[in-house]
This record gives sequence, structure tokens and C-alpha cells, in this order.
Amino acid sequence: MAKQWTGQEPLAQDDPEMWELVKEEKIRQVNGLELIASENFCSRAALEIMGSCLNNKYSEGYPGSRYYGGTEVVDKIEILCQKRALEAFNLNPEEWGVNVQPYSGSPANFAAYTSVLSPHDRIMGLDLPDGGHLTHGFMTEQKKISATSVYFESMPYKLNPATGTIDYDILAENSKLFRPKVIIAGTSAYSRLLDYPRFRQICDDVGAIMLADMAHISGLVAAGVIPAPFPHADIVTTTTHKTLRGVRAGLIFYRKGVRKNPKTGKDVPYDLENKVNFAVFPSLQGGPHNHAIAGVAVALRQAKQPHFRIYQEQVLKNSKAMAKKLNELGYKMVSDGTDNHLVLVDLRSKKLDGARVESVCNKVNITANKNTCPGDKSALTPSGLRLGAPALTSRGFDETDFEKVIHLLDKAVAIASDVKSKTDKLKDFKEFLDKDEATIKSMENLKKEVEAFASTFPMPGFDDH
Ligand code: DSN
Repeated sequence: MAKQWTGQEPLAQDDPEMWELVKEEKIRQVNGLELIASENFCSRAALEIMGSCLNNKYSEGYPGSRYYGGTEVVDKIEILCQKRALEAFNLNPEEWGVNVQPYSGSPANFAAYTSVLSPHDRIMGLDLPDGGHLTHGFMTEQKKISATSVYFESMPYKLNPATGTIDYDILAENSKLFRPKVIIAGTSAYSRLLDYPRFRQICDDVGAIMLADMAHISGLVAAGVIPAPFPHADIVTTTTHKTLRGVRAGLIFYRKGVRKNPKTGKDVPYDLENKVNFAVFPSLQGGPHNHAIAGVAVALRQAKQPHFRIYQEQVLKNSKAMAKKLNELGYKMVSDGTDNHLVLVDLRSKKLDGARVESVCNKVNITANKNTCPGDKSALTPSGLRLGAPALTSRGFDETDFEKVIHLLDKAVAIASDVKSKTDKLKDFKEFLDKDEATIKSMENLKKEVEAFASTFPMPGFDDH
């Protein structure tokens, strides 16, 4: 008689098909060069929490006020996560509170908006082609794309094409005409630091709430290696799995106490706490993901350790090393360099685009993403390639290793260039990559070189490496 299923069977036995796929992905990650700027390799400790019993618990509500029983332990976990979130960013609990329940960055942003905005209120965020995020109000001439442009009236601000940096003067001018209720200081593909005091000034001039989305840079901020938005912003959102290197989730920080009205000089009390908490639950989400909250707490504790600062310093050094090597090899970058964890390569000077280079990179196990550059018309064949240092730095790559990474990327670009000269549309280009024997051979050789290099580095969080 067949043995009964008990629920104790390991994955390899219970679902061998899925086990094989996870193994395949593990091999891809270990053997590849991960350059996606928003990705990272989470610690083993935080990953352990994601597979723990905390996954099983429902706990709608907040600590001390839940809609289910049995929440004594998850209450302690959520309170600990809140405490660590404030500590990680050196925030005084009298001045700042935090909601740790958002499932990720997009819901965190949506909840933050709905906490202070009514439908059709106005927002201004950096346009997506200029380095902003979808959730900062993205729409095209034809269509409102993000829910944040469907439910709110969105007017983007842009980069100055001459410098590749945010055009604060035009933002200031347009904000006086548009009168937004919220201005978002945040980016998804921008390699320079944000001028938070300038954002504050612009917000004050029009009476707007300043919302900083620090998702990409929150690890750098926690380590104190770049300026923090907290001294200037009213609300700060972040994901927890990018430079912060935790499990996938989101956080919303909100001001408490009072703020001086810059025009009248009078103290105005903040009323964000209840609004933000209500906007997350019950307005947007259901039960919090307690395993993710605990995993975030583990990562936030790590963010206070000396090794974390060393790591973030190395991320900055590696990003600069990438920019320097790219420059030496004749690549153009938006804003000509970097102050943070990423570079945005503008492939127009190589008569190429991000889509073609990304396709070749994928075949040789270099993972990067195509990205729009200022002035791009097509999101399908944008000119840019976004390259980030956080993930490989977590594997111990230093500046010399990043030079080698760019050298390997340059070989992929040479293949893309050759194939482009022999093909027409993107579809032909991709078909050629799959069919042309000489190209397949050069990609196989490059893949071997990439994998021989990448696989020698350690991989945090994995058992068998
Ligand atoms: N995918 C993340 C990014 O690249 O910014 C967030 O959506």
C-alpha cells in the first residue's frame, strides 16, 4: 500500500518537477553575472524566515488590535520589525512612525498616495523614460498605464537632456502651474543623488507633501554612505530587497509630531499615522505577510552591523569602477557617471539599443535590463542598459572584478553589434541569434567564460555552494 502523505515530505520528494526548476534557477544565479540594479542576494538567515511557520498565520489589523486570535507572537515580531526599521535609519520614534505591512514597493506607494490623496488629486513624479518608476504616475500620450495615473492626475517632471540630471528649475516652474498635492522624490533608473533640500523647497513653495521613494537606495541610506531623505520628507517609502538586501516587502515611514508651516511659521501637527495605517489595512491589503515582516526585521538588524557599511561602501566603489571602465571603452552614460549603485549606459553612441544587447546578454548568462534613456520613443527598443552593482558586491566582487564584468559585457555588445549589422528588425535580430551557427558558437564561448568566472564567487544564502 502506498505510504500516506504527511506534509513532512521534502520538496524534492513532494514535487520533483518544482524542485528541479528551483535547482535550475539556483545554477543560473550561481553561474551568472547579476547586474539588475534592483536585485540582490538575500542572506541565509532572512531566507530561512521565509520558509518558516510564520507563513501560516493570519493577523489582519495591527499589534494589539487584530481580527484573529493567536497573534501574540506575530505582534512581538511586527513591533520588533517597526523598532528595527526606525533604528536602521536613525529615526526618533517621537518624530517618525513606520508601517511594515506593505507587500512590496508598488502597494507601499499606492497606500502612501491614498493616505493623503483623494481620487483626481494631483501628483508629480519623475517620468519613467527619465528614470522614474511606474508607480510615480506613469502614462503615455495614448494611455494611462499605472493605476497612479488612472486614479490621480499626474504631471511628470523630467531630466535636463544636456546634463542627464533632474531639471529642478522646470519642476519648480511647472509645480507652480500644476499645484500638485504630492511631489515624489524617487527614482528607479537614475545614477545621481537627489537634491532633497531642493525638493523640500519646491514642495513648500506650492504647499505639497514631499514623498520620497528610496526603494533603490535604502541600503546606501541605512549605511549612511549617501544622504538620507528623512530630514526633508513627510513620507518615505521603500522596498526591502534591493540595496537593503532583505526579503521582498515594502515599508512606509511617516512623520509624527509637528512641522513648522514655512509661510506662517506656525506649528502644524502631522496627522499621517492613522491615515497611512488605514490606507495599508483595511483599505488596500488584507492579512500581513508575517514571514516577510520577520525576514525584513532580520535584514534591518544586519543593516546596523559594521559589515553592512563596508558592503555599501564597496557597492559605491564597484559602481564607479563600472563607470570608469565603460568610459575607457567608449560607452556613453546618462549623466556621464554615477554617485550610487547603478549606471545607465546609453547605447546610441554604439548604434545599438538596450533590447538587442539584453537579448545577447541573456544568452551568455549576464543579466541586465533594457531601460529607456531621455528622449526615447519606444519602450520596446529603448536605448539604455541599466547596470547595478549590489548583487555581485554581495558575492564579494571588488573593483577589479567589476572591470572584468564590463570587459565580458563589452564582448556581448560586440556580438550584438555584429548581428545588428546583418539583420533588420528586433524580431530578425532575435531569430538570427537562435539560428546563425557562428553567432551561436561565439555566444557559447562567451557564456563559458562568464560562467567560469562567476561560479568561483561565493553565493550568500545557498546550501550547496
Ligand atoms: N523592478 C524594480 C526596479 O527596477 O526599480 C521596481 O519595480
